[in-house]
Amino acid sequence: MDKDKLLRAYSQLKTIREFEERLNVEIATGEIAGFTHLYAGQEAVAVGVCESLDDKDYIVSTHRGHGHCMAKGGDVIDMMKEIYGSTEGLCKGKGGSMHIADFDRGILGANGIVGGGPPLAVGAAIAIKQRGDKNVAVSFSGDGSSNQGTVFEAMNLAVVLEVPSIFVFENNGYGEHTGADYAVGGDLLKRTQGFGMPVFTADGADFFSVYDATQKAIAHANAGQGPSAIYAECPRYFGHYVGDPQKYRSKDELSDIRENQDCLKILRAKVIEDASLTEAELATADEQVMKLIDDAVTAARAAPRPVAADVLEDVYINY
Ligand SMILES: Cc1ncc(C[n+]2csc(CCOP(=O)(O)OP(=O)(O)O)c2C)c(N)n1
Ligand SMILES: [Mg+2]
Repeated sequence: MDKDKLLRAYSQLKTIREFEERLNVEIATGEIAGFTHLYAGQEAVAVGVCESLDDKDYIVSTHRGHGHCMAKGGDVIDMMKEIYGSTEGLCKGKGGSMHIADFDRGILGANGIVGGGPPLAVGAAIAIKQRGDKNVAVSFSGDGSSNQGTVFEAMNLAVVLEVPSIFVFENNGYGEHTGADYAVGGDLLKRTQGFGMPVFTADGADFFSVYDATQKAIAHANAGQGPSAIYAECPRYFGHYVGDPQKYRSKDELSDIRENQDCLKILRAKVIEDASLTEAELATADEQVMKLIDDAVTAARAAPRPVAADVLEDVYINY
């Protein structure tokens, strides 16, 4: 991987981390309405997958979707404005945290319906196949989502129709406040294989591992072999939603994942060890990210809010 690409990947990881850390603080001011689920800890999955995609590839995200959308090219300032509910936001403030979309970037939307994403991604994959394009449609799903019937149906249809979908499963150990070890029956990985597609396993705290798995999944789709899945275990740094007191997790668990499963630390250690990036280059990237996040919050606070009549616009669309 060349230097530019490595620096971009690092900056993306850092941008998502700082966006989420800052939101966790800003939400306490009461300026942001609605429910917010933070993606911090899982950044290597979004960035590792989206680094191999372009605007013609599709993603469908989840309720924990900020990271996927930023990794796929969603504008950071416009996303912050969206979360603040401004009319200048990516969806004019009508999507908010859980329904950000940007069709120009192939972002078919975050999704408040757990398990709602994979059927949409399979629809997009059918369109890709019909058009004869060499693109992929990626759905992100959590361990909790993996239990939904919609996800099973989507996987089955993708295998039957041999469409270029990639089902990414992010096992962050919890669905809301319930452990995946309790709520996921059997073995998520083997269950997915049972539908008749290959599953590429990745370390969800390691950008390079997810990147490699994604390359395999894309090669599989481009060879006309249909769908595949990526299975990644990754840590969830915050609670299920901002404000979750997390009484079901020990302090040791939280400090341990920050210490030993931090995708930023892991990437930094690798690129410094093999001398592909310097401490100075990483520090410059950090500074740029911190400024971008500051600018985004300042812009979002100042950006206009909707007026009552705006609620009647964008209700229907014309094809
Ligand atoms: C169809 C549906 N059922 C239940 C919910 C409530 N809900 C929101 S998030 C969530 C847990 C999802 O867990 P997981 O898929 O592991 O994603 P994570 O929150 O860990 O990212 C549930 C049950 C919902 N939004 N939609
Ligand atoms: Mg989960």
